[in-house]
Amino acid sequence: MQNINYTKNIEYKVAIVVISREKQLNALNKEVIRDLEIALGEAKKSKNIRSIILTGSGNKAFVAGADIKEFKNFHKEQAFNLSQTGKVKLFDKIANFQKPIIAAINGYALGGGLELALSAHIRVASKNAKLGFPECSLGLIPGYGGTQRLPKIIGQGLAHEMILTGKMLSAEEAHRIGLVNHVFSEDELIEKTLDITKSFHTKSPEALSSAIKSINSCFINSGDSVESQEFAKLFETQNFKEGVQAFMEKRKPNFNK
Ligand code: CO8
Repeated sequence: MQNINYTKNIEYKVAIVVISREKQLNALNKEVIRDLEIALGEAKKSKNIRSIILTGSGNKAFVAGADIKEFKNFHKEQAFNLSQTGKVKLFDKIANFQKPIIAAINGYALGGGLELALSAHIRVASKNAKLGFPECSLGLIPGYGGTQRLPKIIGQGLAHEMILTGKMLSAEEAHRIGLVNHVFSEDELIEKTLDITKSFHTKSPEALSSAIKSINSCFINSGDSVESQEFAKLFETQNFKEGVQAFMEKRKPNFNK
Protein backbone atom coordinates (compact mmCIF):
# COMPACT_ATOMS: atom_id res chain seq x y z
CA MET A 1 0.00 0.00 0.00
CA GLN A 2 2.45 2.60 -1.28
CA ASN A 3 -0.03 5.46 -1.29
CA ILE A 4 -1.65 4.74 2.06
CA ASN A 5 -0.41 5.00 5.60
CA TYR A 6 -2.44 2.44 7.59
CA THR A 7 -2.23 2.40 11.38
CA LYS A 8 -4.31 0.77 14.08
CA ASN A 9 -5.21 2.61 17.25
CA ILE A 10 -5.86 -0.31 19.59
CA GLU A 11 -7.22 1.82 22.47
CA TYR A 12 -9.93 3.28 20.21
CA LYS A 13 -10.27 0.12 18.05
CA VAL A 14 -9.85 2.31 15.00
CA ALA A 15 -7.97 1.96 11.71
CA ILE A 16 -6.57 5.31 10.62
CA VAL A 17 -6.24 5.34 6.84
CA VAL A 18 -4.18 8.24 5.52
CA ILE A 19 -4.03 8.93 1.78
CA SER A 20 -0.36 9.74 1.26
CA ARG A 21 0.29 11.47 -2.02
CA GLU A 22 0.97 14.82 -0.52
CA LYS A 23 2.88 16.45 -3.41
CA GLN A 24 -0.14 15.95 -5.69
CA LEU A 25 -2.51 17.01 -2.90
CA ASN A 26 -3.53 13.36 -2.44
CA ALA A 27 -5.26 13.29 -5.85
CA LEU A 28 -6.94 9.95 -6.50
CA ASN A 29 -5.36 7.87 -9.23
CA LYS A 30 -5.80 4.14 -9.94
CA GLU A 31 -3.05 3.17 -7.50
CA VAL A 32 -4.56 5.19 -4.63
CA ILE A 33 -7.96 3.64 -5.31
CA ARG A 34 -6.41 0.16 -5.35
CA ASP A 35 -4.54 0.81 -2.08
CA LEU A 36 -7.62 2.23 -0.40
CA GLU A 37 -9.47 -0.92 -1.41
CA ILE A 38 -6.73 -3.05 0.17
CA ALA A 39 -6.77 -0.94 3.36
CA LEU A 40 -10.52 -1.33 3.68
CA GLY A 41 -10.19 -5.08 3.19
CA GLU A 42 -7.67 -5.16 6.03
CA ALA A 43 -9.93 -3.11 8.34
CA LYS A 44 -12.91 -5.27 7.46
CA LYS A 45 -11.29 -8.51 8.53
CA SER A 46 -9.62 -7.15 11.73
CA LYS A 47 -11.84 -8.21 14.61
CA ASN A 48 -10.35 -5.57 16.96
CA ILE A 49 -11.15 -2.75 14.50
CA ARG A 50 -14.59 -1.26 15.09
CA SER A 51 -14.42 1.83 12.85
CA ILE A 52 -12.26 3.66 10.31
CA ILE A 53 -11.01 7.21 10.04
CA LEU A 54 -10.15 8.31 6.52
CA THR A 55 -7.98 11.39 6.08
CA GLY A 56 -5.29 12.93 3.89
CA SER A 57 -1.61 13.42 4.60
CA GLY A 58 -0.22 16.89 5.28
CA ASN A 59 -2.18 19.94 6.32
CA LYS A 60 -3.23 21.20 2.91
CA ALA A 61 -5.51 18.59 1.38
CA PHE A 62 -7.83 15.75 2.23
CA VAL A 63 -8.01 14.89 -1.51
CA ALA A 64 -7.92 17.59 -4.23
CA GLY A 65 -9.91 15.44 -6.66
CA ALA A 66 -9.50 12.62 -9.09
CA ASP A 67 -6.10 12.80 -10.78
CA ILE A 68 -6.72 15.07 -13.77
CA LYS A 69 -3.39 14.07 -15.33
CA GLU A 70 -4.47 10.42 -15.38
CA PHE A 71 -7.66 10.93 -17.39
CA LYS A 72 -6.83 14.00 -19.49
CA ASN A 73 -6.42 12.01 -22.71
CA PHE A 74 -9.22 9.52 -22.11
CA HIS A 75 -12.00 8.92 -24.60
CA LYS A 76 -15.63 8.37 -23.71
CA GLU A 77 -15.47 4.59 -23.04
CA GLN A 78 -12.37 4.86 -20.84
CA ALA A 79 -14.00 7.68 -18.86
CA PHE A 80 -17.16 5.63 -18.38
CA ASN A 81 -15.14 2.62 -17.21
CA LEU A 82 -13.00 4.68 -14.83
CA SER A 83 -16.09 6.19 -13.26
CA GLN A 84 -17.91 2.84 -12.94
CA THR A 85 -14.88 0.91 -11.70
CA GLY A 86 -14.10 3.54 -9.08
CA LYS A 87 -17.66 3.36 -7.81
CA VAL A 88 -17.69 -0.43 -7.58
CA LYS A 89 -14.16 -0.78 -6.18
CA LEU A 90 -14.26 2.06 -3.70
CA PHE A 91 -17.02 4.63 -3.39
CA ASP A 92 -19.95 2.23 -3.06
CA LYS A 93 -17.83 -0.07 -0.91
CA ILE A 94 -17.24 2.76 1.56
CA ALA A 95 -20.91 3.74 1.60
CA ASN A 96 -21.93 0.13 2.25
CA PHE A 97 -19.08 -0.74 4.61
CA GLN A 98 -20.18 -2.79 7.63
CA LYS A 99 -18.20 -0.66 10.10
CA PRO A 100 -18.63 3.09 10.51
CA ILE A 101 -16.29 5.19 8.36
CA ILE A 102 -15.59 8.81 9.27
CA ALA A 103 -14.00 11.17 6.75
CA ALA A 104 -11.78 13.63 8.63
CA ILE A 105 -11.42 16.41 6.06
CA ASN A 106 -8.11 18.12 6.76
CA GLY A 107 -7.90 20.63 3.88
CA TYR A 108 -9.12 20.68 0.27
CA ALA A 109 -11.88 18.16 -0.46
CA LEU A 110 -12.57 18.85 -4.12
CA GLY A 111 -14.30 16.90 -6.89
CA GLY A 112 -13.55 13.19 -6.43
CA GLY A 113 -12.12 14.06 -2.99
CA LEU A 114 -15.43 15.44 -1.83
CA GLU A 115 -17.17 12.46 -3.43
CA LEU A 116 -14.95 10.23 -1.32
CA ALA A 117 -15.98 12.12 1.82
CA LEU A 118 -19.65 11.94 0.78
CA SER A 119 -19.37 8.15 0.59
CA ALA A 120 -18.33 7.99 4.25
CA HIS A 121 -20.98 7.67 6.95
CA ILE A 122 -19.88 10.71 8.95
CA ARG A 123 -17.91 13.80 7.87
CA VAL A 124 -15.94 16.12 10.12
CA ALA A 125 -13.63 18.92 9.01
CA SER A 126 -10.76 21.02 10.26
CA LYS A 127 -11.23 24.79 10.30
CA ASN A 128 -9.00 25.25 7.22
CA ALA A 129 -10.97 22.75 5.09
CA LYS A 130 -12.35 23.84 1.72
CA LEU A 131 -15.03 21.79 0.01
CA GLY A 132 -16.30 22.05 -3.54
CA PHE A 133 -17.07 20.56 -6.92
CA PRO A 134 -14.92 22.37 -9.52
CA GLU A 135 -15.67 19.83 -12.29
CA CYS A 136 -17.81 22.13 -14.48
CA SER A 137 -14.77 24.45 -14.69
CA LEU A 138 -12.93 21.51 -16.27
CA GLY A 139 -15.77 20.89 -18.72
CA LEU A 140 -16.89 17.91 -16.61
CA ILE A 141 -19.33 16.86 -13.90
CA PRO A 142 -18.69 14.81 -10.73
CA GLY A 143 -18.32 11.16 -11.79
CA TYR A 144 -17.89 9.26 -8.56
CA GLY A 145 -21.44 9.54 -7.22
CA GLY A 146 -21.33 13.22 -6.24
CA THR A 147 -24.45 14.16 -8.21
CA GLN A 148 -26.30 11.36 -6.42
CA ARG A 149 -25.05 11.73 -2.85
CA LEU A 150 -24.78 15.51 -2.52
CA PRO A 151 -28.52 16.32 -2.98
CA LYS A 152 -29.40 13.62 -0.47
CA ILE A 153 -27.15 15.23 2.13
CA ILE A 154 -27.70 18.97 1.59
CA GLY A 155 -30.86 19.04 -0.57
CA GLN A 156 -31.35 19.53 -4.30
CA GLY A 157 -31.30 23.35 -4.33
CA LEU A 158 -27.97 23.69 -2.54
CA ALA A 159 -26.52 20.75 -4.50
CA HIS A 160 -27.40 22.46 -7.78
CA GLU A 161 -25.77 25.66 -6.57
CA MET A 162 -22.60 23.91 -5.39
CA ILE A 163 -22.09 21.90 -8.57
CA LEU A 164 -23.23 24.52 -11.10
CA THR A 165 -21.25 27.40 -9.57
CA GLY A 166 -18.25 25.33 -8.45
CA LYS A 167 -18.05 27.57 -5.38
CA MET A 168 -15.71 26.31 -2.66
CA LEU A 169 -17.22 26.29 0.82
CA SER A 170 -15.36 26.95 4.05
CA ALA A 171 -15.63 24.39 6.84
CA GLU A 172 -18.06 26.67 8.70
CA GLU A 173 -20.33 27.05 5.64
CA ALA A 174 -20.21 23.30 5.06
CA HIS A 175 -21.20 22.79 8.70
CA ARG A 176 -24.09 25.25 8.45
CA ILE A 177 -25.66 23.32 5.54
CA GLY A 178 -25.06 19.88 7.04
CA LEU A 179 -22.30 18.85 4.65
CA VAL A 180 -20.03 18.16 7.61
CA ASN A 181 -21.23 17.25 11.10
CA HIS A 182 -18.53 18.96 13.15
CA VAL A 183 -15.66 21.42 12.70
CA PHE A 184 -12.53 21.04 14.80
CA SER A 185 -9.26 22.92 14.98
CA GLU A 186 -6.53 21.54 12.73
CA ASP A 187 -4.52 20.31 15.73
CA GLU A 188 -7.47 18.49 17.27
CA LEU A 189 -9.03 16.98 14.15
CA ILE A 190 -7.92 13.38 14.68
CA GLU A 191 -8.18 13.46 18.48
CA LYS A 192 -11.79 14.74 18.37
CA THR A 193 -12.66 12.30 15.59
CA LEU A 194 -11.30 9.48 17.74
CA ASP A 195 -13.63 10.65 20.52
CA ILE A 196 -16.62 10.14 18.20
CA THR A 197 -15.50 6.57 17.55
CA LYS A 198 -15.58 5.78 21.28
CA SER A 199 -19.38 5.71 21.22
CA PHE A 200 -19.25 2.74 18.82
CA HIS A 201 -17.59 0.60 21.54
CA THR A 202 -20.81 0.47 23.52
CA LYS A 203 -22.91 -0.62 20.53
CA SER A 204 -23.46 -4.00 18.98
CA PRO A 205 -21.32 -4.31 15.80
CA GLU A 206 -24.17 -6.17 14.07
CA ALA A 207 -26.56 -3.34 14.99
CA LEU A 208 -24.20 -0.73 13.55
CA SER A 209 -23.86 -2.72 10.35
CA SER A 210 -27.62 -3.16 10.06
CA ALA A 211 -28.20 0.54 10.75
CA ILE A 212 -25.82 1.51 7.92
CA LYS A 213 -27.49 -0.95 5.54
CA SER A 214 -30.98 0.26 6.47
CA ILE A 215 -30.15 3.96 6.24
CA ASN A 216 -28.56 3.40 2.82
CA SER A 217 -31.57 1.45 1.60
CA CYS A 218 -33.76 4.55 1.77
CA PHE A 219 -31.45 6.09 -0.83
CA ILE A 220 -31.40 3.76 -3.82
CA ASN A 221 -29.00 5.26 -6.35
CA SER A 222 -31.16 5.02 -9.45
CA GLY A 223 -29.32 7.87 -11.18
CA ASP A 224 -25.85 6.40 -10.81
CA SER A 225 -25.44 5.14 -14.36
CA VAL A 226 -26.89 8.40 -15.74
CA GLU A 227 -24.06 10.20 -13.96
CA SER A 228 -21.38 7.90 -15.44
CA GLN A 229 -22.86 8.27 -18.94
CA GLU A 230 -23.08 12.06 -18.72
CA PHE A 231 -19.58 12.21 -17.22
CA ALA A 232 -18.16 10.10 -20.08
CA LYS A 233 -20.06 11.99 -22.82
CA LEU A 234 -18.24 15.20 -21.87
CA PHE A 235 -14.89 13.66 -22.81
CA GLU A 236 -15.91 14.14 -26.47
CA THR A 237 -16.29 17.90 -26.09
CA GLN A 238 -13.75 20.54 -27.05
CA ASN A 239 -14.54 22.36 -23.81
CA PHE A 240 -13.32 19.39 -21.74
CA LYS A 241 -9.99 19.46 -23.60
CA GLU A 242 -9.74 23.20 -22.99
CA GLY A 243 -10.68 22.82 -19.29
CA VAL A 244 -7.97 20.24 -18.65
CA GLN A 245 -5.39 22.10 -20.72
CA ALA A 246 -6.11 25.25 -18.72
CA PHE A 247 -5.60 23.31 -15.45
CA MET A 248 -2.26 21.96 -16.71
CA GLU A 249 -1.16 25.45 -17.73
CA LYS A 250 -2.44 26.93 -14.42
CA ARG A 251 -4.73 29.42 -16.21
CA LYS A 252 -8.47 30.08 -16.50
CA PRO A 253 -10.29 28.07 -19.22
CA ASN A 254 -11.63 29.83 -22.29
CA PHE A 255 -14.78 27.84 -23.07
CA ASN A 256 -16.86 27.96 -26.28
CA LYS A 257 -20.16 29.42 -25.21
N1 CO8 B 1 -5.22 16.03 -10.19
C1 CO8 B 1 -3.91 15.99 -10.48
N2 CO8 B 1 -3.01 16.78 -9.89
C2 CO8 B 1 -3.44 17.66 -8.97
C3 CO8 B 1 -4.79 17.77 -8.62
C4 CO8 B 1 -5.71 16.90 -9.27
N3 CO8 B 1 -7.01 16.89 -8.99
N4 CO8 B 1 -4.92 18.75 -7.69
C5 CO8 B 1 -3.69 19.22 -7.47
N5 CO8 B 1 -2.80 18.58 -8.23
C6 CO8 B 1 -1.35 18.78 -8.30
C7 CO8 B 1 -1.00 20.05 -9.09
O1 CO8 B 1 -1.01 19.78 -10.49
C8 CO8 B 1 0.38 20.36 -8.56
O2 CO8 B 1 1.29 19.46 -9.16
P1 CO8 B 1 2.70 20.04 -9.73
O3 CO8 B 1 3.41 20.52 -8.49
O4 CO8 B 1 3.31 18.83 -10.35
O5 CO8 B 1 2.35 21.18 -10.67
C9 CO8 B 1 0.29 19.93 -7.09
O6 CO8 B 1 -0.82 19.04 -6.99
C10 CO8 B 1 0.04 21.10 -6.15
O7 CO8 B 1 -1.09 21.79 -6.61
P2 CO8 B 1 -1.10 23.38 -6.96
O8 CO8 B 1 0.25 23.84 -7.33
O9 CO8 B 1 -2.21 23.62 -7.93
O10 CO8 B 1 -1.48 23.94 -5.50
P3 CO8 B 1 -2.22 25.30 -5.18
O11 CO8 B 1 -2.11 25.49 -3.71
O12 CO8 B 1 -1.77 26.39 -6.08
O13 CO8 B 1 -3.78 25.00 -5.54
C11 CO8 B 1 -5.80 23.70 -5.60
C12 CO8 B 1 -4.49 24.06 -4.83
C13 CO8 B 1 -6.74 24.93 -5.59
C14 CO8 B 1 -6.46 22.57 -4.86
C15 CO8 B 1 -5.43 23.32 -7.05
O14 CO8 B 1 -4.42 22.32 -7.01
C16 CO8 B 1 -6.57 22.78 -7.86
O15 CO8 B 1 -7.41 23.53 -8.31
N6 CO8 B 1 -6.59 21.43 -8.05
C17 CO8 B 1 -7.57 20.78 -8.89
C18 CO8 B 1 -8.89 20.69 -8.20
C19 CO8 B 1 -9.89 20.04 -9.09
O16 CO8 B 1 -10.24 20.54 -10.15
N7 CO8 B 1 -10.41 18.88 -8.65
C20 CO8 B 1 -11.38 18.12 -9.39
C21 CO8 B 1 -10.69 17.18 -10.31
S1 CO8 B 1 -11.81 16.38 -11.43
C22 CO8 B 1 -12.55 15.22 -10.48
O17 CO8 B 1 -12.28 15.06 -9.34
C23 CO8 B 1 -13.57 14.39 -11.20
C24 CO8 B 1 -14.17 13.38 -10.26
C25 CO8 B 1 -14.91 12.35 -11.02
C26 CO8 B 1 -13.95 11.35 -11.60
C27 CO8 B 1 -14.63 10.14 -12.11
C28 CO8 B 1 -13.71 9.24 -12.89
C29 CO8 B 1 -12.37 9.78 -13.21
